[in-house]
Amino acid sequence: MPLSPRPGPHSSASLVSSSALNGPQRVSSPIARWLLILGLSSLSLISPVRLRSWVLTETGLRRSPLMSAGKPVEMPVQADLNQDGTSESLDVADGGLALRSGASILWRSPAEWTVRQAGITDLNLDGRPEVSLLVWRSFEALPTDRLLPHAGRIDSFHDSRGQSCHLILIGWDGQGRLRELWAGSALADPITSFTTADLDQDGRQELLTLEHDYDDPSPAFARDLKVWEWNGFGFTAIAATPGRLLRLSVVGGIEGVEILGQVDIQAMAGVPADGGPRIPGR
Ligand SMILES: [Ca+2]
Ligand SMILES: [Ca+2]
Repeated sequence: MPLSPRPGPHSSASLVSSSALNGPQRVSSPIARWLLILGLSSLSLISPVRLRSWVLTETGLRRSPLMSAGKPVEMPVQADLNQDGTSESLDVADGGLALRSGASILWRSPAEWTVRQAGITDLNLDGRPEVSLLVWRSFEALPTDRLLPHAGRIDSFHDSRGQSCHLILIGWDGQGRLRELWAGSALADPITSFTTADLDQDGRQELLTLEHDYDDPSPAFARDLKVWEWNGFGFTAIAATPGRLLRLSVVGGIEGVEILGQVDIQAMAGVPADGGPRIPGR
C-alpha cells in the first residue's frame, strides 16, 4: 500500500489562539464577558505561545510567513505492514508498542525499551511502510569500540541513568515476520519528538526532529529543529535551526510544505532568538 501523509483530525489553527483566528466576537451577557476575559488572562499567564514557520530550501531552512490555513500533514497510524491486505495499527501505551492486526498482536516492543513515540513512515525509501519508533534504552557502546584502549566514539551519548535515545525502524522482512529493519546507535542529541513529510516535494520523506541534551533540566523544550534524509545506511542531517520549541507540526501552505514550531515565550527568556538557518557540520 502506498504510504502517503493524510490530513489529521485537527487543523493547524488549533495551535493559534482562537481569538487571533476568529476575529472579533460578540459576547452578549456580562457574565460571559467576564468568563472570556478571565479565560484569556489565564491563557496568557500559563501558556503564552507563538508559532514560527519554516520551509526547506536547497540552502537549508528558511523562515516563512505563517500560513494558518494549510492542511496538516501527519504520520499515519495504520498501514498494511505485512502485505496481507489488512491494515495493522499501532498501540503505544505504558512505554511499550504493540502492532495489532485485528485482535492479534503481530509484534511487541522488548520490555527493556521505553517507546516514547511511534508512527507509520517510509523513511528508508523502499516504497513499503514501516514503523518508526523513538526509543530509550540502556546505553551500549558501539561493538567496534569495545576493544579500544580509549573511550569509544559515542561514550557520552546517554543520560546520568545510563539511558540513551534511539530511532528504530520496524517492518516486514518479506519472510513471514516483522523485525528491526534498522536501529540507530545512541543519538548524540536525544529526540523529544519527530514527524515526517516530503518537505521538498521530491517524492521522498524527510525526517524532522526536535532535539535537546541528555539530562536537560527543561526536557519539554527542544534546543534544535533538524531535518534528516535517508542515505541508504542511516540518516544524514541536511538542515537545522536552533529554537526552544515545544512541538512541531507540518502543513501544506502557500509556499509549499511548511514546518510549524510552537515556541514558549517564557522559556525563551535569556535564550537567543532563532539564529537563522544553518547546515550542521556533522
Ligand atoms: Ca519503508
Ligand atoms: Ca523529500
